[in-house]
Amino acid sequence: MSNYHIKTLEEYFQVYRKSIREPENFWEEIAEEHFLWRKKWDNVLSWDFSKPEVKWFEGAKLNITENCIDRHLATRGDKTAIIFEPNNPDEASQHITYRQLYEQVCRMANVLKSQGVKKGDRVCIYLPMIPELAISVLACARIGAIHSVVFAGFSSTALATRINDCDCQMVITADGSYRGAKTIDLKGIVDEALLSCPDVKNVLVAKRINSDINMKDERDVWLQPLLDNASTNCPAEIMASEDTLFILYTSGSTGKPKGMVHSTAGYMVYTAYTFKNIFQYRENDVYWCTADIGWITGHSYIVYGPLSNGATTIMFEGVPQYPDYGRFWQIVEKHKVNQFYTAPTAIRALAKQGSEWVEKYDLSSLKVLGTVGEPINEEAWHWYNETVGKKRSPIVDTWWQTETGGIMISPIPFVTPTKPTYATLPFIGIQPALMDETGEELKGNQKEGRLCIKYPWPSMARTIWGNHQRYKDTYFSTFENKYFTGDGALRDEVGYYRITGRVDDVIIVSGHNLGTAPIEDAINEHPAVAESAIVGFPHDIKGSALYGYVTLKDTGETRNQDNLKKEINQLISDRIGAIAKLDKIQFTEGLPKTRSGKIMRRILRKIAEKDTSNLGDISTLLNPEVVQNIIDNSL
Ligand code: 7RM
Repeated sequence: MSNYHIKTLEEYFQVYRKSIREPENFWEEIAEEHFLWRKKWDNVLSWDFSKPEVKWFEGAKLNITENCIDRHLATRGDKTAIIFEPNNPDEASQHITYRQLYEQVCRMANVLKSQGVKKGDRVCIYLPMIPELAISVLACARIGAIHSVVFAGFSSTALATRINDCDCQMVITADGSYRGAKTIDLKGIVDEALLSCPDVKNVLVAKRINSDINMKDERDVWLQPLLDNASTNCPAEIMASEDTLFILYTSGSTGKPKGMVHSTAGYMVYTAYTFKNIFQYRENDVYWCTADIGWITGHSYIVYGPLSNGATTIMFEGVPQYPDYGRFWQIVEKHKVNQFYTAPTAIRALAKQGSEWVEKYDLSSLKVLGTVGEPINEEAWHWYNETVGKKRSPIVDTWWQTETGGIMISPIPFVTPTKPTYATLPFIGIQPALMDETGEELKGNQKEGRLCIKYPWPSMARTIWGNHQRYKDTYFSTFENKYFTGDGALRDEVGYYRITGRVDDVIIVSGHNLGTAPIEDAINEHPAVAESAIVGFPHDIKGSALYGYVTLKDTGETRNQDNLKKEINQLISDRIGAIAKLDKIQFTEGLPKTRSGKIMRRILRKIAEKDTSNLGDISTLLNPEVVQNIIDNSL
């Protein structure tokens, strides 16, 4: 019997040891007992990080949608697979059962086929968080087409770059989308993008906001009538384990976005297994991840991981602040959410508004809270733990990347004792290493270095679309025979990991290596502070000095800024030491963020360095408008 569901710390250590000593036996048992295969593998794993090449379950045949849908029909046909919660709370939510999902995915798959999409073709999905998004993703997988979901908040230029990079022949979009009180003209953005995408032959358009849009003859087709006429039966394409399931773009520190390529079998096994354990999902639980399916978090932990476990997963179309700051908690109460997974940036934004919004709702259904995307600071961790979780629900701080496909370092709730700001222990099968600058591995506890992974895991990205050399250079060339994450981390006295942020965020002040996260934590402890970001700027004596951008809470009262600055530096001195005090503190209305909520320190660094000539493409930011303001008030 494999250990699919880990329930105690002893079991975790025992299974972890097995997964490291005999990785092939371990993953073979998990794969064998918990998934549906059309044909079993000949070989569990072959790998060579010098090429790099990694293959899991070679020789196996499967279709991931048979695992996510078909195999549940006998026992869970009437169970809700997806709960769609619309942007506007006055609009009814939809409960889609596994049987309905099966029929809708088959219809969509037949539509794709009728439009000429074949196995291996790339389909760009540019949709809001409506059921058609999950259905399109699964329909591609059903027929072996490669989906490339582009977050529907990206600009037409960003969309065009992604469409062209992997040569998509079709785009699936909607007339428009709702975002809080606003609507967005998605189809208009697609039209503009397609002016520079000559290879796109078809555009399927879902109706969401009933706006008056332009339909281009021969190219654009309304989706609904096609679905209505399509058959609810579409045999699954039989795929090889290493066939590409999807491409998902992630931004690099330089150059064009990288199309991370994920393959089928290993991705399925790892996302399913992590989902089950890290959220401790039980049969009748309702699970909610607030991410957008346009990010890896949505791919792995809204769609594939939950559905392959036969779970009920919520898709939320809206935003946390509409119609008011209680929206998340109102949804938790409404659907009796058991597992809630969100980003530190959302937690900080909600904490900034005060606890009243949370206290209005009954959150007693919550069992597990999760975070992902950024290091979570102490303040936010405690607020989440106390105000949302009432100290009853363990927080799983899950560290992972678009490239890793699934969660890599995380507590297992009720199993791993948590520690604020620590992602804690490696998940089953994951072998982390901390490296120093000279390329030596730092063994033993109480070490800090660059975070690498020493051994393949099933859901790792296999390449960058069209550029294997870049894949090798970015991830496998800094440290020999290891996957380099780009993050820094420390390992404490018991072996718990804390992610300190991207390594390029490390600032050397007078010869001391300072990570941004602990300094930001100290600043954020100040009761008036909502958020902060630290960057380095050149300094004659210290080499680099620290520049802090600080956003204050909306309390309505005005504070003396000089006093605030002194208090902030005092806090830093107390928590870290005088070495980490800030030379400059600028109060900001907001910090520039990516659409997935990560603070763009690169832009802040340029501003601190007084080099604003080339800030790069800021149009893909969540809030490009804050940038000019920060420049105008820079110190
Ligand atoms: C899942 C996702 C990846 C980068 C990663 C880190 C940062 C993500 C955490 C975190 C500290 C965490 N994919 N990151 N999770 N840092 N603690 N729990 O976010 O490709 O968009 O980003 O995000 O720097 O390298 S991603």
